[in-house]
Amino acid sequence: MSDAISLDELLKDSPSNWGKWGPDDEVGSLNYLTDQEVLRGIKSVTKGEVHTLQRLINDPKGDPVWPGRAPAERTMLLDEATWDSDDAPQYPGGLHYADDKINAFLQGSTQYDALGHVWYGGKLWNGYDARTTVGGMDKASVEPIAQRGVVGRGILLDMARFVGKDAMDKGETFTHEDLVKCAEAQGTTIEKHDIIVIRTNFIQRFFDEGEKFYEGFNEPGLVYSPELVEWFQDMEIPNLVTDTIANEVTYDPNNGVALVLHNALMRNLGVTLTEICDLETLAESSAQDKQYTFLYAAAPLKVHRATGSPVNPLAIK
Ligand code: UVW
Repeated sequence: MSDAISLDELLKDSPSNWGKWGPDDEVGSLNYLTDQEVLRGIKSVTKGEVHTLQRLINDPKGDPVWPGRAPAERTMLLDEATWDSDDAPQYPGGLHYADDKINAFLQGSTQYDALGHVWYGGKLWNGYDARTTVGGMDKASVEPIAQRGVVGRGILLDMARFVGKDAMDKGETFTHEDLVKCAEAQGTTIEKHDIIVIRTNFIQRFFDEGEKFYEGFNEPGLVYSPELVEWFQDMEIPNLVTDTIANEVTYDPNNGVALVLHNALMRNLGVTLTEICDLETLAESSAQDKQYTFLYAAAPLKVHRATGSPVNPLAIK
């Protein structure tokens, strides 16, 4: 055990939305995304331009994953060679077909975290007992998020461009105030209930550096402060989307604690987290036409009792 302060102690006065949407809630701040918010998002559609935000699974250049996880393995089960064999299945009319399967971490590609994916002090989102995770997520799994879907106004905050870098550096941090300044520099304003989409382009370093990328692994991103948590709470942000593996600076430089915002925002406020997005074509387009807002639409896969699920979010401008 490290001698870093515990999350219990660090976040003892941090705001909480437990109970706000009832004792059985499993989608948290997605409750802010009402029908009116869907219509507000649609107002950002001006050109009919569609960007898919999922990273390729089994990218020939490699799949960036959280240390300890492995990229998906895809196995070919049936292909034309299958029908060379005398034992091959025979279908009337001469049908041949291809089949494959993947063996994948549900958190090993562009993904939604279930609200119960992380916790401290024995309690998950909404106060559910951490023992409900044993053998599968009985509470706050990804399934209710998948059933509901996530649609609203998205806003791209191109932090890499804002700080004048091709890709942000290991351990580099920024605050909610920097997000506001970035939005201003882009000529736009972060509004209440916006789905916040942050580009760091840090994953470019994975493709440039290979395995060296994991040495002293510490992603750049938002860093915890009580003011930042209050800002998310006041702005009623439903969803934080980033192009990094874990949405925030991995180790808080002020206290050494890992993934503080997963807990302060997701476990306590119910803010959903979307990770490992590919924001490059969206960022390029936004830099050209100066339109940084869009209709954001995403639905993770409906996987029973799962901690998260792959997703291919859409940004429609
Ligand atoms: C962890 O929470 C460890 O990882 P992630 O949220 O990036 O899946």
